[in-house]
This record gives sequence, C-alpha cells and structure tokens, in this order.
Amino acid sequence: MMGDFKLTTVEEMEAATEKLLETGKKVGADGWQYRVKNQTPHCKFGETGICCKICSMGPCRITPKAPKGICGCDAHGIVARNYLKFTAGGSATHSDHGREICNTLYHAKPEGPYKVKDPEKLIRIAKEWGVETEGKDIYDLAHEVAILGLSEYGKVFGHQNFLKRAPQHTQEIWEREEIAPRAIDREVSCSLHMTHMGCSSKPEALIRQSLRSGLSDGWGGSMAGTEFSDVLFGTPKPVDTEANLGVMNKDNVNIVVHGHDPSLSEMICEYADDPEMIAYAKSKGAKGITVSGVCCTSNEVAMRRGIPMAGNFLQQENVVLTGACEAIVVDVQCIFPALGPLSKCFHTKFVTTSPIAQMPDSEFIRFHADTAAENAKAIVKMAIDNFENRNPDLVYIPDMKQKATVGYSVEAIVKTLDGVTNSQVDETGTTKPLIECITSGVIRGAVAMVGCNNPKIRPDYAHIELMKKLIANDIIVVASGCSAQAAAKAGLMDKEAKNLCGAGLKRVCELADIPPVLHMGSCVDISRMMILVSELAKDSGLNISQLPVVGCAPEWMSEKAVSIGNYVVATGIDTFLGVDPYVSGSDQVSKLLTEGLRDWVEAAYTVEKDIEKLVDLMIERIEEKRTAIGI
Ligand code: XCC
Repeated sequence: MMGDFKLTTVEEMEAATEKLLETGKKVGADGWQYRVKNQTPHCKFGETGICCKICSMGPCRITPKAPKGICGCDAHGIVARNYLKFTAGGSATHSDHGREICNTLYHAKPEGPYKVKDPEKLIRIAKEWGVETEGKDIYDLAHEVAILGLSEYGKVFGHQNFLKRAPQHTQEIWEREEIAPRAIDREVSCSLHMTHMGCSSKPEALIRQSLRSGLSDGWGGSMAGTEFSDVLFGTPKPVDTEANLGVMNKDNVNIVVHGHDPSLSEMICEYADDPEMIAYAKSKGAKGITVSGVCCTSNEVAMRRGIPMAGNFLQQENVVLTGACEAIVVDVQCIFPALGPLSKCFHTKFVTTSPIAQMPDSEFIRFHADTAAENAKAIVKMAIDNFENRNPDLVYIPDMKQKATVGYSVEAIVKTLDGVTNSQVDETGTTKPLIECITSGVIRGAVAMVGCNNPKIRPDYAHIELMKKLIANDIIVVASGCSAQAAAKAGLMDKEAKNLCGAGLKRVCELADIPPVLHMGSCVDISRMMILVSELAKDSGLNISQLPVVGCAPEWMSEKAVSIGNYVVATGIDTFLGVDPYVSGSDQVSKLLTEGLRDWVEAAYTVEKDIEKLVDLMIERIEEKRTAIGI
C-alpha cells in the first residue's frame, strides 16, 4: 500500500514555476529562463574548450585553418589547460570554504556564539593528527586543531593529513602516480602556474595535476569543511524535514538562507528561533518566522536542524518570485547576481554577508566570527521589519512540498544499518552490515548522486528519473548538493518511497527505517562519501575501484563539480556526467578522461547526455563490478 504517498513530478514543478514567472512579468522581473534564450546558441569555441585567453596575444581560437595558437599550442594543450584552470577554480572555492570553517573553529568559545557541539569528533580528529588530548580543555584543543587545520593549507613538507584515511592501496596509487596532494593552497597555485603562458601544454601533465588539485579539495579543503562543521554544529543524525517551495509560510516572516558556509546560516537559525524575535515578528503582524534554505547552505541546516529546503540551484529566483520572501540572506557560491535586481521588483531584502561574494543591488552586512551574534540578529530584525512592506497581491506560494528524512552522515549510516542484517548485529560500528547487503545481492550496489542543475538539462528531471530507475533496480542512492534537494523535492527522501524500490532495497529500507535515497549533505560533504567508500573497502578487503559503486553528476554546472569529479575518479570511483566539461575539442583529452585515467587510478569518466543511456550505463557498470568480484 502506498497510502497517500505520491511523488511530485517535474511537470508539476514546472507548472508552479510558470505561475511564478507570471508574477514576475507583472513586476518586470527577469528570469534565467529568458536569459538562457538570449545566450543560445552558445559559442562553439568556448563550448568545446578550444578558446585560449591566457595571454594578451590572443584570444586564440582553434579552427581547421588555424590549428595552433600564436604560441604554437594546439587544441589538446588548450583544452587540457582550460580543464585544469576550471578544476583549480573549484578546488580553491571548496578549500577556501573549509578554511573559513577552520577559522570559525578557532573562534569557538564556551560562551558562544560558536561552540564545540561534537567534542568526541574533535578528540577523534586530534588523536588522528597526533595531538595530545589528555587533560586538555576542549576549547584549547579546538584552537590547537584549528591552527593545524589552517596549516594544512600552507603545509611546508609532506602530504595532507586526511590522505591517511584512505585505504593503503589508494594511498599507494596516489604516491605512484604523483598525485598525492601537498599543501591545499599549493595545488591550486601549482595549477595556475602550470597553466600560465609558456608552461605546460602536454595533456597528460595537465590532467594529472587536475587530479591532484581535485584531491586537495576532496581529501583536504572539503574534508576540513565537513569535519570541522560537524565539530562546531554537530554531526548530522536522521531528522525529519520538508522540501520544495511550499515550505515557505505566507503568514510568517520568511527568511531564506542561500550559499554554502554554515557559520552564517546556523546563526540566522539560532536567532530566528529566539522567543524575543518571534514576539517581535508577531508585533509586526506575522504569525512567526520561517527559515528555509536554497542550495548547500540549506543542506547544512537541514541535516543538522531539520530546517526545510525551499529549493535547489535553479529554484533560487523562485523564492523571491513568491512575493513572500522578506530576506534572502547569502554567504558564498552559486548565488545568482540576478537576485539583486529581482529583489528590487519585490519588497525582498537581498543581503550579502561575505567579502568573497559581493553583488550590486544588495545590502551588505559583513559577517564575522567575532560579531556573528549581532550580525545575525540585525539580519533577522531587518527581515521582520520588512514584513509590513509585503504586497499581498503579489504573494503566491506554490502548494507543493514533500516530507524528507535527512541527516545521513557516515556515522549515522553505520549506526542505522547496524540492525539490518539479522544474522549478526555489528557492535563495532563497521560497514559490514552494508557489505553483507551488497554481497548477498539484496542491494546491487550504490550510486553517489551529486551536483547542480544546469539549464542544458531539464532541471531536476535527470536527477529524479535516474534515482527512480536506480532504486527500482535495488541500487541504493546516496545524494548531496542540489541533487539531494531534487530528490527531496520529488519525495524520494520520504520513507514511503521504499515502495518505488525493488524488493531487496525495499526490505532494507523497511528494516533500517530509511528512505532509499540518503541525504549525505552539502557538496563539501562529498568528502563523507569518500570516507564511506574507504571504510567499505577496508571492511570488505576490496579496493575502492572493485566496489559496485559509481558517482554521477547528471546536471552539473560549476567549477566545483569538476574538482569533485576529479577527486572522485582519482579515489577509484567511476564517474558519470550528463554535461560535457568543455573538452570535446580535443580527442586526446577526451580519451584520457574517459579511458586513460583507468591506467592511473583504476577509474574514469563517462560522459553521456542521453539520460536514459546514462542510467543504463551505470547499472551495467555496477553489474560488471559485481561479476568481477564474483558476487
Ligand atoms: Fe552549487 Fe552546492 Fe552545484 Fe548546487 S550542487 S549548484 S555547486 S549548490 Ni554543490
């Protein structure tokens, strides 16, 4: 019996967007849907990666008549150089986010606003890094570990600390292939050095560095971001929440948090919950305050606090178009500059808070760890004061939301799946019960669904359709970023979605009381997935590349996604993309990424724009891996 459970379809979401765009027309608002039309068709040189503008002799563009740039670089060198620059951009971005979290940890104090919420995890990391923990005050320890974390960025000698978490075999590959990242910042600098005019133009060298720069993100900056966010704000545990635009409440002051760094959103949530603030909101005619989120900052607060998710990347303009958003408060990354002018068409305050992401038509309230409490209070108050400026004639919140259970950190997954196998309950907290489910074939394998939306792909459609087919084939899905939000909006994180699974996965969902798509967090939290596969490999005695596990980013768009792709592949996991990373202009680079990498790191990319084919290729790959290990 499926009871009342019904997925929200992409068609229904599109109909809601259409209606919101109607409101937009009334007030003269722009939208990405219109801008895409103006930008299409895209420049073929850019799209295939054969435009070079790294020096001022150009720009040089490769054509049959002009097969080389002025310096003599051919299409392969140009494409590979652009690919490395793209990766370095993503790596820098994730890693700088991680640095900010280390900095927040450094500012943690017993009296707040930032406290240590998971001291056990802090102690675990400290021991792992060889720090004496005995008899030490937890805040002294936090400061010591924070400084060590920050030092990873400029480490003078050796490799990053977290690499030791990988299985021995993986570490040996990284050593052998000379892709073990050194200092986190060094890999980004080195990448930009290599792509400077007159340095590398050999695809192999540039792609090798792309892997190393990616690894410095996934096993360095992103991992620091995840781990120290857990220390500060708590390691996620399963929690119920809701997703899609219907989580906004027309009777309440609506504050939408958007971006990536939980240091800001955690404080906003804290103050929006303050009885004094709620009373103030009531004094202004509202019934209360609703905080909801967009993009990864939403994933962060959903995972830890159950804060509802208003939407993902391509839904960010929709929250303003509801006419019921008092403030959209952003920190860094994936924020449309369009939000400034759009907010001006409504009463919405567009509040930027980071020197890293400053935009026209926004109110800039500089957020700092030292003044976080007063900054957050000021923002919440500003939103409340803005409630009376709302134009009721423009308010339309689509009645569309789904229940979701989120919060599946590795710790939570291990704990939750512990009771699944009735043969033995593993008391030691290993991944063995999960391995048992996979070896017995109850679960065929796992897919890590990650990444963004991209107008090149019908938004959310690829995420949702792929996941539906995977779970129907008894493949469990772990998801993060905007992919996770697509799943939640559709209803795939409702435990009732077990009814869409094959018999094996359905049984596991019932026994463990989990949804078939597990929300593992934001995009920096793909580092959690790296830990999970490492543990699976260690506990099963297999190499990561032998596990029936693949990664997939069907609608990716950002530089960060390419950095992620590189570290996922370099960790030994085949990765499937639905959008080409601007490399089709070089058969050599394309071949290297889709085949050659396998000789280096035992995994490679598959790029397939046909979503049906993409999912079938993943299922095929998982079955091949099962056969290869004899299960
Ligand atoms: Fe951004 Fe992280 Fe992509 Fe979503 S998935 S569009 S990068 S928010 Ni990270």
